[in-house]
Amino acid sequence: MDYLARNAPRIASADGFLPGARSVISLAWDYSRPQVSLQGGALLARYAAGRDYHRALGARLKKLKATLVRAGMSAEGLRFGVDAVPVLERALAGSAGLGFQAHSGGIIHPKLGPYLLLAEILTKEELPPDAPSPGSCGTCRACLDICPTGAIQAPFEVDGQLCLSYTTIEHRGPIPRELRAAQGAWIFGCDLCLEVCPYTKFSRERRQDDPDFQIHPALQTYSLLGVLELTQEAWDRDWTGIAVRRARREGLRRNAALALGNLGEESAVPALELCLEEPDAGLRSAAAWALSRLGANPRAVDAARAREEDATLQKDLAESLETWGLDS
Ligand code: B12
Repeated sequence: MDYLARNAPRIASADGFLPGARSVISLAWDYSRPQVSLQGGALLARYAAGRDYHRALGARLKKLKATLVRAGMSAEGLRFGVDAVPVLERALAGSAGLGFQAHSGGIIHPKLGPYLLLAEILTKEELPPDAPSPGSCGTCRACLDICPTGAIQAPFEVDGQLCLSYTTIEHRGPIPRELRAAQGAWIFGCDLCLEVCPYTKFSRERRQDDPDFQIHPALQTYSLLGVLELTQEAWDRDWTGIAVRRARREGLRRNAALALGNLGEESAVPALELCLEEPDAGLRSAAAWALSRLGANPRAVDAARAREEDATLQKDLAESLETWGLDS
């Protein structure tokens, strides 16, 4: 996520995204839904279950922009964004009254709950500001206590590199050993800090009839083992138009290997052994770790260690052998 540091000076002011910006219309999309899982028990963050939200929200923002232009706003003075834009979406949404900043770092609407995706339209026009939202987390520590990697180190303070949303989606290569067991059954993002939030009592499935919200067919048809065995052809055919693509095929397979190990899925042993010969280092390392956790035949991992040319990975495989059947 180097782009955040590179764009820091631009991010600090909305002016960097739209020179001359005077106002921001902040928007939130409530994506509340029940937990999303694959056959075999793997879990995915809810926001990624339907049509890729960049596209789904992008299409809505286009329509809204057209409506604003029809209402008399200048098209040149308008710019919209969702997520991958150099603006402080949470700070803007908080100031616009869409919710309060929660201990987990996100914006929670006091009457809708925490499952909100943010977007914004920047304009050069001067609009009357809304009041910031009421509400707060009070003394609640539920999200800090549940976070399996300790990523929420203090209220409002998230160490992004420890967050499963970072390790399973953004991070390339082997996942740090100390975070592998903590990943549990998650294969794309993590919702634990949102799931335990008391404000989820306001979360309702409000978009059931929205086609963009329907669970993507890949998530309905693939098992966890199927994800581990995902070929390039199947990835390009079945996993399109879904935010899960951000993890890339190798990353998703790596995550699936760890989840299979964590779930104690012994039927995955032959497929995990085959992964020891894959070109992706993250996948090789995850497969060896999962085999070790399953306490399966160590010879395959020992052979993989012996032929490994990457010194760091060789050490990693050796550590999996040392902790055979013990890693937790
Ligand atoms: C990088 C990033 C991540 C990283 C790091 C997150 C982190 N906590 O540091 C990773 C990959 C780990 C991540 C994880 C998740 N993310 Co994220 N992420 C982003 C992204 C792209 C940039 C955020 C960033 O670092 N900006 C730069 C820093 C300097 O600014 P900042 O973090 O926003 O916060 C500063 C200021 O804004 C200010 N501030 C923050 N809030 C408020 C509120 C008020 C009122 C004020 C005055 C100030 C203020 O204080 C902060 C510190 O200086 C944003 C999209 C965006 N463009 O903002 C989405 C975004 C924050 N993520 C989002 C989501 C949904 C998630 C996940 C829930 C996804 C999941 N289920 O797996 C998790 C949540 C993990 C967690 N508890 O934080 C949503 C949050 C929606 C919401 N309701 O708040 C966003 C806004 C994307 C979107 N368009 O909806 N994310």
